[in-house]
Amino acid sequence: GQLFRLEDYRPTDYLIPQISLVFDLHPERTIVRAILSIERREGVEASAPLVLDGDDLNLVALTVNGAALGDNGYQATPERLEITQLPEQDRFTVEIVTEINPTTNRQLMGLYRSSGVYCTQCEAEGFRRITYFLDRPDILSIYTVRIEASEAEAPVLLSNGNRQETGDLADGRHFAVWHDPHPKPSYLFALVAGSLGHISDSFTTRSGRKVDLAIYVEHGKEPRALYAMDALKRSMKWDEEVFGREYDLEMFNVVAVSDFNMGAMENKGLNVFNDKYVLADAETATDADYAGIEAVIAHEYFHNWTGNRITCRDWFQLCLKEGLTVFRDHEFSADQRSRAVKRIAEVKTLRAHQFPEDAGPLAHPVRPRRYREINNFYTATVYEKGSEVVRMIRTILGPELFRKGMDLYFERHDGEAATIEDFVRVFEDASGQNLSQFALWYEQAGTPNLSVSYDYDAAEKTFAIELEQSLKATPGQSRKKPMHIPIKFGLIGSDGKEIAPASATGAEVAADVIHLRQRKETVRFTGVTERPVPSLLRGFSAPVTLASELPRDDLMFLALNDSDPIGRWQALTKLLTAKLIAGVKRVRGGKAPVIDTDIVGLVGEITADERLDAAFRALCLTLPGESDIARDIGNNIDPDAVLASRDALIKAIAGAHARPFAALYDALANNGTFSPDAASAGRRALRNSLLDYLSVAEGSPSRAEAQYRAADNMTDRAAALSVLVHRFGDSESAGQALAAFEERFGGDPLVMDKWFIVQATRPGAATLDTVQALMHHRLFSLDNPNRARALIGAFATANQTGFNRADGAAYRFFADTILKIDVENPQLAARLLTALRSWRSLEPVRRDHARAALAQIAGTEKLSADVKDIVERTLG
Ligand code: HT7
Ligand code: ZN
Repeated sequence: GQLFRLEDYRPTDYLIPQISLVFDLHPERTIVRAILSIERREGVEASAPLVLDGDDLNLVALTVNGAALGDNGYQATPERLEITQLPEQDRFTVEIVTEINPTTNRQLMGLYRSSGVYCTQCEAEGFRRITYFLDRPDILSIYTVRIEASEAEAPVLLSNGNRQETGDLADGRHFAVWHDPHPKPSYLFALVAGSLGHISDSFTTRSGRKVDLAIYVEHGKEPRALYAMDALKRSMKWDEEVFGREYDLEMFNVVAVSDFNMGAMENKGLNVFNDKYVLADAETATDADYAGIEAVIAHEYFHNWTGNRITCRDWFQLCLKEGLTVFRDHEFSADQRSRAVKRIAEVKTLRAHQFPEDAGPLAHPVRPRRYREINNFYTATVYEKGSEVVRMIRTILGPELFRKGMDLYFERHDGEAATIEDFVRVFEDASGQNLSQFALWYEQAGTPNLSVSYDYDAAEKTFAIELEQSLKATPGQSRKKPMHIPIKFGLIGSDGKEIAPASATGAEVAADVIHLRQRKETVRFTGVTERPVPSLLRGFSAPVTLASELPRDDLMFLALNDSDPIGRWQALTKLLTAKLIAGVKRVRGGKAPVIDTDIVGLVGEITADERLDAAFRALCLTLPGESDIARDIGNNIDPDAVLASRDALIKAIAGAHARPFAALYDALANNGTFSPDAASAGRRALRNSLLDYLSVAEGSPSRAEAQYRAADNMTDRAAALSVLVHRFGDSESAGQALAAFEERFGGDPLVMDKWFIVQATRPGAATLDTVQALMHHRLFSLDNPNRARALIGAFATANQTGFNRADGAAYRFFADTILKIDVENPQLAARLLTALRSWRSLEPVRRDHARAALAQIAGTEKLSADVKDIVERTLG
């Protein structure tokens, strides 16, 4: 693939202020007529050719200002249309007719069919698979779209904007015309046509405009869209209240489709969703599913301002819309649920997905400067770390100046295709602060490490914190500059109360934030009358790792006393991780892990503390996962030893607290009807975490079997099934539960994904056989992204011992499977392949097997550009 470089950005010679599209829909032969009004930019010669992007296109007809061109007036290939014979006038019209085949389009980019429904996906470069165009985000056009289709096949005809006209045509066909008054880039174009059911509602904006809302789903699934509708209305209200942003069209439509490469897509006025992020009811969705729907509905809706009204100048600026919109959806969910619990979940996700990306061969800056395949840059770094960067701006400026900066951003850049420089400048202008050092967060890849040491001088009553930041080399960046790291902190006295020091010298301290700017700095607090316990990085104020020389007793103290729940959780996680890593060492030395009564007691104490949120207690009770432990070990990893160490600690905790855990399990039993609210979900999370411990303590599947039978909601049912399959996989109870689940949900592929996942993630080498057998299940298809992710994705990313089998058999199977998927859907194949990104941190035997599997992929002829890019960077 071609290498694209940020510094090569050039504006186009031509603009396309308006486009009119006519779709004559047909399953195999759809005709697309595009009429582009073209404007030559000032100063551009009339001899400058108009070069339009295409991908797999078939040109049927072409005219300029209504006249056909001679053979040397243009050149067309499936990838490009170059028009050289152009009028002298600066404004003219180009009409292009293409023919495309939605049925054979299995890449799910451009116009394709999903269960008989026509739908489009244009981000990032899918529009060029529909018609020739300047398919880049800085070309903004006003769209008018006419859709014609068989009324029997496609009674519903949707596109962006407002519906202007509908009517009947001959031969059982009908049409609809849509007009979107807001100029938009081509990646936000969408069309949906098919036979779908829907629910409708309305929202009145704060200035009194009524917006018609509809969610389209497969017939019969309408009741399952009610939660998404509720989340949509809450999102609309929240964006008015918190960011002052109102919706700007007469209608807003959401469509759920069952074949989709990502979570959802923010097309203007017509969001298209993976059905996983729309459909939910108590019977079929877990609490995590509900939370995911709420977050994704909000995310796509929030893009209307951060992404659509203000879009990106080029794809290097992807985090401009994605990082900011993730930040906005995180804040929304925090306001709808428990803020602390939400924040801990975010930190867990960041550590689980973004930290390994930043530490491996695929590391890249939040704003990359190079790419070969843009689809491979929809990453945890761009999204999640991008959001953390926005959060740090708010921490540095404070909430008022942050809001002032956001207001300025909307005021200054509405209707534009903007850059990260534009974004940072609004906060500089709003606050008067210079953020040039801070902006390194967009440029430098890798997770900074903070190394911290402390010194208390009792005679002088001073407390010193010495901070040193370091950042390892990443691909293409060997030397790094020191960053501006905002560190929220507190000093805690022996009574558990905050100590307020008299003054601070050294690094800048403003309120509860230390601003580290040099490589190494010391903060000296005066008037500190007793040795405090420092709590650093409260609220996880910067996406860094923290190596602090805090004694164990201080961590125990923080885990119980920090007023910041994130601080408590971080201290507990540190203690548990250290214990688990020590256990791994012992297991590898042929010894049993040493059990530590302090820590076992601490976990019991937090679990029993009724003053704490149940969801928070559930988070504390859930030990760091195998991949968390592996990441913190860093190299020479033996996943079997990691599992053994983790299981030993679970067993110890379970054994020590079996009685109180059982009492709590009973006390938390659900009475009353199911509600997906955060408090109820928290109680279920805690109870289900207890179920796992109790089943281990009891050494029997009975409790899980009983819960499975009694469950009146999917959260409890899925949790019981997971304990049965993962802890007692060979038992009759596990087999019966799996059969019962299949019997009950076998008609619903989306729900059956849970059944595939639970089996694919059963620890141990034998799971490979199960996965291979499940590939032949009647509901399984490698073509459907949700199915492929449920079986292959879950196996590769959430089954450390199964996927990393010592004999390398799972890697070989994985490589073969990736190659099969790549033939149909390169984007999906490339994304799944990132599961191997941390292969270098494995112990040597596994590392060699993993390398061989990667080399097998790399050596295959006819790889897609997507997979080629990932495999080459992964091998380094
Ligand atoms: N902006 C959307 C990204 C997306 C996407 C990108 C590439 C290929 C397919 C895709 N589907 C959706 C989703 C979002 O971040 O909101
Ligand atoms: Zn997004």
